[in-house]
Amino acid sequence: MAATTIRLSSYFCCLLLIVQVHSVNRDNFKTCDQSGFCKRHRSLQPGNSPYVVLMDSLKITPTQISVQLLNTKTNVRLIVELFGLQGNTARVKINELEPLKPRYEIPVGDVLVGEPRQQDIKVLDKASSSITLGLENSKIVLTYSPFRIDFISGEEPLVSINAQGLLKFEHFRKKPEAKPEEAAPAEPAEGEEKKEEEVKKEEEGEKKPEEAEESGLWEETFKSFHDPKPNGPASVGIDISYPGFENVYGIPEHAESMALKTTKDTDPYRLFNLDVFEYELYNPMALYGSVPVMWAHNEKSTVGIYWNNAAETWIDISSTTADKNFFSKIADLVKGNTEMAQMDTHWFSESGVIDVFVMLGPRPKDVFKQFAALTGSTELPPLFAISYHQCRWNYNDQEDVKNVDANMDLFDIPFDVIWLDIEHTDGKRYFTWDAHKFPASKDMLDAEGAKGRKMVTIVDPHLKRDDNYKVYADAKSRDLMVKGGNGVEYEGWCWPGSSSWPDFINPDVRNWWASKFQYSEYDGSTPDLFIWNDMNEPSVFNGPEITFHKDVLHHGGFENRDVHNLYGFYVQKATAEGILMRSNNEQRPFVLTRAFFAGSQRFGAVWTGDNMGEWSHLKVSVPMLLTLNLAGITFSGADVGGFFKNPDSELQTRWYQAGAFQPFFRAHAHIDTKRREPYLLPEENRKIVRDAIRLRYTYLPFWYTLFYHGYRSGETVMSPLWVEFPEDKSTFKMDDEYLLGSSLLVKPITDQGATGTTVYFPGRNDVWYDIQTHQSYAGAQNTYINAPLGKIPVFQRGGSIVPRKMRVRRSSSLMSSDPFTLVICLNKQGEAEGDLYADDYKSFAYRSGNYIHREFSFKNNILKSSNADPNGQGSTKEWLEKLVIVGFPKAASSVDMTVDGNSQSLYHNYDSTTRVLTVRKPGVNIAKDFTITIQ
Ligand code: NBV
Repeated sequence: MAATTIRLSSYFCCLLLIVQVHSVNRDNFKTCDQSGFCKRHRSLQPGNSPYVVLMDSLKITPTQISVQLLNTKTNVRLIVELFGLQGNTARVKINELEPLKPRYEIPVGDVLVGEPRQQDIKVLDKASSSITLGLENSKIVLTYSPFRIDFISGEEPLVSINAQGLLKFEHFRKKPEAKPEEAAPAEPAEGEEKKEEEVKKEEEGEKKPEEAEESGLWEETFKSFHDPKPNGPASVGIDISYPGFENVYGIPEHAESMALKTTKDTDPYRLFNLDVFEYELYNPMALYGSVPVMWAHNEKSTVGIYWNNAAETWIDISSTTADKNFFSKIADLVKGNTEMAQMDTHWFSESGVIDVFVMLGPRPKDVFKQFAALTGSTELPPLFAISYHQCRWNYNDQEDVKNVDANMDLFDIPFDVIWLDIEHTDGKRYFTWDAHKFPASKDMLDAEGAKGRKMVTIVDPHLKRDDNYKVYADAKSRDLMVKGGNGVEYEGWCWPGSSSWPDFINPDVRNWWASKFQYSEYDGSTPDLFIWNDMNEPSVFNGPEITFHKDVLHHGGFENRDVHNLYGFYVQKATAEGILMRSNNEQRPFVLTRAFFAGSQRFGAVWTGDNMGEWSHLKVSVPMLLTLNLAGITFSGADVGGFFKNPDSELQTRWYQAGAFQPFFRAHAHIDTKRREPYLLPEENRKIVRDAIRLRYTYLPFWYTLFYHGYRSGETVMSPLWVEFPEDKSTFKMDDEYLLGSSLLVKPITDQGATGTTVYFPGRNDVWYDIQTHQSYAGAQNTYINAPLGKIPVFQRGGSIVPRKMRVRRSSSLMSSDPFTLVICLNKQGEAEGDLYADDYKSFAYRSGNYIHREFSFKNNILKSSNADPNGQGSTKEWLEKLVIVGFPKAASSVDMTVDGNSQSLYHNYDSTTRVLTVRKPGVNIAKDFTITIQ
């Protein structure tokens, strides 16, 4: 890998620091071996559980059962609560019965959108060894000894909790007094009995400090960083298996394939939000965000779990075979001798409680709905946000912005948003402008606004410790910053030099932050300005693993250790609330974030951080975005072109082609890269890139409808093929092609020099049409597709109707009244269906019925448009300009449209080589009911 030079400008007092980097500096980040709790959990052996169920404690209510567990080694009791939830979901919570102080639980309403709605669970059977409960179509079996919980649907076991007995719950205990003369017993390995008096002494806090330190219980050191761990060991972990499954997915963010790998020969997958400079591909290292959700999928079922814990978490994965003996006992199942595959996973977090939601599907779209019922769906973005974004670190000044804007117009390349990175500020003081470079930001914003365009500025969460910086001074005077372990305002290094961080865990701090986006507070901002939150893991240049010290103190006395993975989530949440508030809750906000957690989809978009301008990074963007989609974060994208390095024009071209068919479409580049706005490409590439961006604009009505569906249902926008073809085993590991909704199949070219690719067309009865040539391809086979540089392999599914707008203008808002074209691709029966959602594309008026949702069906050569949703009462100027009917067998003799009882003939023509019938100028307002009959 060629060396890359990065300049950390203005970092360390204007010193130009040149760093030669080849790839990630692994030394900066902990391995499992360097993390005490990871080592402790990983070394547990199956079948050695010290926990027994205390039968007398069993309590049953209509929606919940609870029972106590005793740790026979420590005599500490846990309480297990099992809840039935609406939507074929269950929840298993395990906490200490009597913790010394409350353990951190994420406040309801933040990640979970509300208190999950409970559902009756019926006791089906109460035996001496187990209790069987019924929840909707599923059964839950709680076995007492050894303690485990199994979830079964029909005759299929789906999920087992603690089947291996890896439950480990480190109870809060008193910090031992330093009594060096007294010997204290070391923590025995699991399975090894502790003597009663040892347990007693330990309960009383008597432990030899040196030995405790050795096992990483009471303090830990990583490089030069000392973690005093004032609360001692507090980690929690348990195993979760998926009998009958060979593939598991999810747990972003890792630069990894979509189907997760076993971790036998690597570290576990790590979830700990970190700023990983020049991240490596295909390994389990943590990245910027964490969504602890995992799906298992096979031909029959899709199930999954959400691990509701914000602390550092590791997940081991292995594949094995299911314990048929056990399952045949509890559910009369597993017939014959064939082995049943099983995926075993082992989850452990540094603190908090065990809070597992089990989502029982049974189909892919059911689990997405179940997860959305818990953590929310992606908010409907404003249209500009799903259009093309032009970004760079940095557009230098107003003149530069003006030139980029003018050149994009000159070369006929549409864009909606131009972005300003950290250099636009007055010395990295966010919410300010560099007065020399941006003396008249409002004029600049207005000039963009006049073309229907927007701007985004970066607002990072670190505040320069400068008493003359009003945001910092205000936060300081109100005492809003996170504190170090010593209780004093935490100080660390970031872009502005010495910095402090508002405590976003505190709701009052979030309200304060939100108020900073008021026009009166954020000087030079206008309604056309939106926000980008970077460095919100948070990134702390001189902190351990480039982030906060673990003992940093937050609201409620909790440590960063407890809440770490939520910090960035709350930064984006507070920012989105600020943008919402400044418009009196009328306009939809747009906020891009780098760090995220489960539920971040409610506050805006996510991007995959600092990738590289290399082919391998273009390739990995597809599985990374698929995984984000599976985790609910559907509005996501990767820096087009790659952030670091100088991609050649072929790579840039292929990246634009891929990005044009990914949900968040933004080009971005590092400050030290060569300028690479699309119009700077050589002519051939420039034309191709322009066409790709314009193609995106023609599909905006389709994207918008797709996001509307996602908002309503929690479904993925960019989906693995198995979401639509759940029984097709050949798709289970496929992560180089994907679907947009159920209608478009995309196989981006991600190899240098490639002039074609083999596309798998799913669906035994399906037919797919090339969106450019209209050539058809039969389903359930691999076909080689020529794809010279100008070609994007994208195919529309026979049987679908896709709305487009073919009059591309400079920005999406200039197209908002333009007419639609319906592309009707016929299936083998000569039928198709689809829909279109439209509203004002920017406000919340749709929530009071101001939208239209049309349903189209093509059958017996009649296209019918009807209202898909009686709640949609909106009107629009948009009208229907054209029908393109693909796969139509013959020329038509007449085409007639009927609206409001009146008929009129329409102009049409047929291309017999491509089998496309085009119907021109129906001219009907798209909100109207109509039929178009072809004879
Ligand atoms: O703000 C500068 C960059 C930004 O362009 C990038 O997109 C972020 O991911 N930022 C990281 C900080 C510096 C990275 C080397």
